[in-house]
Amino acid sequence: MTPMTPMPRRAFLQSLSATAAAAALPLSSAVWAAGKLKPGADSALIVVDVQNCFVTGGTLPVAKGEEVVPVINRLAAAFANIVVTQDWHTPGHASFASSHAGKKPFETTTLKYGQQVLWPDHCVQGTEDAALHKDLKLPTAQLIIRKGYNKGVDSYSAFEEADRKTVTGLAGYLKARGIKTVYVSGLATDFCVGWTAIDARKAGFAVYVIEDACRAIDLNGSLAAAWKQMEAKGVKRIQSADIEMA
Ligand code: VGL
Ligand code: ZN
Repeated sequence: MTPMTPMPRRAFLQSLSATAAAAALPLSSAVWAAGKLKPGADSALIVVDVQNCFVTGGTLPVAKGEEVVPVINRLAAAFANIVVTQDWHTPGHASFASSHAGKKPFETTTLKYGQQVLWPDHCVQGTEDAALHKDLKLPTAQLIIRKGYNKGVDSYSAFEEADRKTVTGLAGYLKARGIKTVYVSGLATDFCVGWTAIDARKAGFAVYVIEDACRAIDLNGSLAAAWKQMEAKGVKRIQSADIEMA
C-alpha cells in the first residue's frame, strides 16, 4: 500500500473508535487486554458493606445480597489494592426509625442535614450483625473503613457523611497510596455503593461500578435513580466479566 492509498473505511472507523475508547479511559491504570479491563497498581477495589446485616437473616436484608460474595471473592484476584467498608452505627443511631417517636422503618424524616430514610436498627457496632460476611475472602485487603459511627449523622458514602461536610479520610488515604481509579462493589447499589461511587468521582477518581458484584434495596425507584445520578457524574457501569482476571 502506498502512503497515499486511502485507508479502507472500516479500518478507519475502527482506528477512530479505538482512539475514542482509549481517550475515555485512564490509561495509566487500566489497559484493555483482549477487550477487558486490567486494573493496575493505581487501581483499588472498594468492597462496600458486605456485612451480615445486609444479607438474608440480617436486620436490613438486601434481596440476594449474599450473591455478591462469590463474585467479589473472584474479582479480588485482579486487584493489588482492596479497601473494605463497614456500616458501623451507634445504638440509637439517628438513621434508625426506632430513634424517632411514631416513625416506622422505610419512612423518611428531616434531620439537621436534610432528608433521611429511616431504617430498621442495623449494623450496630461490635455486634455479629455488623460483622463482615463469613465467606468473604479478601486476603489482600489493606484497609477496613468504618462509617456511620457519628450518632446524629448517617453515612452511605465511604468518603463523606450525610452532612456533606464530615469526611472519613478515605480520599486522602487513596491519594496518598497513589490510587487513581476505583472499582466499587457490594451492598447496596442504590445507597452505599451509589453514594460511594458518586463521592469517589467528586474526589477526582475514575470510577467503575461492577453491577453484578452489587445488589440493591430498590426503595420507591431508588435503583434507577441511583444509576441515573451515577452516570450523570461519569461513573462507568461494568460487569465482572469486563475485568481481566490475573
Ligand atoms: C446501607 C441503608 C442504611 C447500605 C446502609 O449499605 O447501602 N443502606 N445503611
Ligand atoms: Zn446504615
